[in-house]
Amino acid sequence: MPLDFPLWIRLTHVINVLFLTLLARSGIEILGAHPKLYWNDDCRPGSAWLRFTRKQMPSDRIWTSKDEEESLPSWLALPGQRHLGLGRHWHFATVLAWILTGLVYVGLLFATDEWRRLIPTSWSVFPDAWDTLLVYLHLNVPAQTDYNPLQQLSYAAVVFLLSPFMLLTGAAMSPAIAARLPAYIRLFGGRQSARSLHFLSLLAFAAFTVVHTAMVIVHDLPEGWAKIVLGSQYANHTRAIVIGCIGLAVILLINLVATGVSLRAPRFVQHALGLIVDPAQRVLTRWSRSRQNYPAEAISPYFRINGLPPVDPASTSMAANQFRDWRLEVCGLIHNPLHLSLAELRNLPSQSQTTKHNCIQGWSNVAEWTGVPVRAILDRCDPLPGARFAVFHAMDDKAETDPDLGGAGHYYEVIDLNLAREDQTILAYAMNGSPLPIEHGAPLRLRIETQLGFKMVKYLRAIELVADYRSIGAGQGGWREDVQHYSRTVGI
Ligand SMILES: Nc1nc2c(c(=O)[nH]1)N[C@H]1C(S)=C(S)[C@@H](COP(=O)(O)O)O[C@H]1N2
Ligand SMILES: [Mo]
Repeated sequence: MPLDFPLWIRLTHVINVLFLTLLARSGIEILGAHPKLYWNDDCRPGSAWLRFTRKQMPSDRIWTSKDEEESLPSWLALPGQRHLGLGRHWHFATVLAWILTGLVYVGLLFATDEWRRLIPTSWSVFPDAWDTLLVYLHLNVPAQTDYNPLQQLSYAAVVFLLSPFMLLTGAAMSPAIAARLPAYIRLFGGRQSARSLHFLSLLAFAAFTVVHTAMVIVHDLPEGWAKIVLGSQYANHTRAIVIGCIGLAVILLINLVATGVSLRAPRFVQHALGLIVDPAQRVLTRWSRSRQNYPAEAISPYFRINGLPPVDPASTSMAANQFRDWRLEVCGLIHNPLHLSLAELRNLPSQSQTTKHNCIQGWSNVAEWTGVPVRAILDRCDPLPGARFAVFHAMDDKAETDPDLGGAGHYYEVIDLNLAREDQTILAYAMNGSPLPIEHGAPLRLRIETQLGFKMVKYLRAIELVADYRSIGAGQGGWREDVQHYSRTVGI
């Protein structure tokens, strides 16, 4: 087979390079949100096998997973500077496009004869590849008219092994899949080892890219370049170099624009990429119901914290008094406003659930939670027909407890009433059989086991039923959506 490349191979090749740069950079942004990799699913502090941070967590005061986060430079991460919400948007939108490109490429590979380049048809490819390796190790370049066996094997491995493995380990990190098919996650040794394997696959991709580029240079730079850019080694080399460099410049430019727009107009990028990512997320999770039930042995010995307790005098004095003066206010579009004390809540029918908490930053922990189904509270307060959303207001003023994020106001999150009525949506006052510890949300916190961690408001003060959430805060449906550009669609 002549080594000429048809147009579709050349196009999918360059599009692939573009998407891989976006995927690698946004993936690094996500990794920066929890810059530690584990082989255990409990993410025990100190048990990371690899860390990308020098920060040591203090032992004399409480710290949160936000303290562990690293701000990465924007030339490396997309978009860098602690924009996890946007990094996730880029990663998920790009992976959809990457899968599409891959399907087109593999489809055409088999629709034409081109698969013969990549897929060895004889076992002799292994000994032949070994011989080729020896030639390289003697610092010679093997003579060839076609892909040599080593080349064939490595290209086939990248297309048919490494790329699918990247997708499979990516899927194994999805809390939505963990909640539906826990056995799938166990195939990879748990969510955290899937995360480690996903990172190692990135290194494999990077290593392949370096060697592949070096080989093209060593072998036949002008001819190889002319082949992959213009399709034939006999094409005009100058033209190939100019067009090829324009291609690389476009990839660079798209990266620059993606980064610049994300940093300058984060709300625009949150919404624009949300148009792709959020519906895809809904479709991909529709096939079965999320329901978690872990055995008691799975409970994590240490449960990370995110979001410090309120520090204002009114809240701290309530805490000092075991929350005897605290009331949960239920208000808004309802017939019966409620003011419930902790004792009253404890007297309502309760429910326990042992579930895995998934923080958007990347860590996860299992605990047992006990409390009152939100559904029971809704039945008691009797919502008006116009009520569509429940707003959970907290006591912690984030400007006081988390000033460096730059967000104003008290923590809050909004969910729609269907979500509020789900089986595993409860107001928890106990964790692992003991009263809820202050750092985990005392006196009362929301648990919505079908959502990512940030939706589960701690230090609850009030539940307000509303018709629309756009007039609340910055109008995005929650404090972290407002300030950190997280997606509102974080069903798991
Ligand atoms: N009031 C309040 N609730 C909050 C937060 C917060 O900052 N304030 N952080 C959220 C985030 S991002 C996570 S991951 C979980 C963490 O719960 P934990 O501290 O019990 O682990 O709480 C959520 N609820
Ligand atoms: Mo979180």
